[in-house]
Amino acid sequence: MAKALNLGMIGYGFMGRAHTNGYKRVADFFPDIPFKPVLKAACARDAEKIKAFADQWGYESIETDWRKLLERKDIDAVDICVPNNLHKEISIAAAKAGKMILCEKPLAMNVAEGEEMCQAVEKAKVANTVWYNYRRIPAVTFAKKLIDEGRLGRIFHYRANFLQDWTISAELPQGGAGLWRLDAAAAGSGVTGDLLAHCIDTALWLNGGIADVSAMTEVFVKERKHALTGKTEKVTIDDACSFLCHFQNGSLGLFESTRYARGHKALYTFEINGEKGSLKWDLHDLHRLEIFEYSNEGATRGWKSVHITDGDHPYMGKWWVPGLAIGYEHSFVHQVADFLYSLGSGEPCHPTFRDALETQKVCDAVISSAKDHSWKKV
Ligand code: 4PW
Repeated sequence: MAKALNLGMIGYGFMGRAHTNGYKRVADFFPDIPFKPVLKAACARDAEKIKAFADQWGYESIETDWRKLLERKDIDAVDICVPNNLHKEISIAAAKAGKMILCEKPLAMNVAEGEEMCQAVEKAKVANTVWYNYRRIPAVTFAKKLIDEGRLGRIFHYRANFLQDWTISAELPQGGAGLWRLDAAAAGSGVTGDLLAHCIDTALWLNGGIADVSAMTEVFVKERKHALTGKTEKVTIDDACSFLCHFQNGSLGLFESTRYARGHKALYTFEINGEKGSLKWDLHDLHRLEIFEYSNEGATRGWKSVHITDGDHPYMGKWWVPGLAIGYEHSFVHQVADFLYSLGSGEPCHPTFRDALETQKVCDAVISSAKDHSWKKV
């Protein structure tokens, strides 16, 4: 019989919904989890909005001050789904209050903040994880298995893109609800922390550490009206970012992200080329893993397009019958399941805060390299 895990959700935006969906679905599809999430409280400053969110998603109560939430004895774990500039303060206070923490990505505004957060959770010995959800898309998890089995051999190249187009209009304001991602004071960085951080997390997981980077960033719309001040203000986030890197295993990396790729809404792709084979993946066709293996000799040697939906593919045995698809939202269900299993086993749930700090180090090096146009060690 699963024990209750009482959750306090801080925030109610896009990620608040994605994570809550994970908590609600997990026990139905992962009946062997040792803990079952209970939606105890949802918290945000705006009482009306958080009440509406709590009613819609089934939270038992609301709070309008996260400090009050942390004081509550009936809360075991908090989920931090607020803008990046609040991650540090809430995480450190939550760790001191002995709460487990599930924190939205990126971990922090910068490495210094992230380091403090790591120390806080490690000192308090509280379970912690960061929501880099793309690791838990079955085809991506399966790619990890193939790489770890040595099926690609020595890796030469790692290429990743995350392309969007939602900020092309100069009329779009920055700041405030839904638009804080455009405001450096709330987000820390632009596409680097918001989109490339996902690509970097996956890359570190699949291909190991990054040694150094050389980056360029661009701000295409230089000024935008600020939704909070009402004034037109300079835009200081990066609208686009590309970088080259050396991985510690000797392979070369090429990463690109932008919110100005007209026609692309959320195109996350990666390709990995090794001595024995290559892999390709595309979020728009998320079950498909394209695999080339040089050992497949003969005239039909070529790329295979494998649909990762069999019962023995990662996570898929928990869902429908082979061949039937799941989607983006299931990556969050998987992360919740893995977090709950980790509580049962006592093992960390990766990426932990400490793992996510490695991604933060790459992001900081990328931003710093773009500033002075030089290679930076990570
Ligand atoms: O974390 C990212 C978001 O901020 C997401 O994975 C995709 O890009 C969807 O929205 C943004």
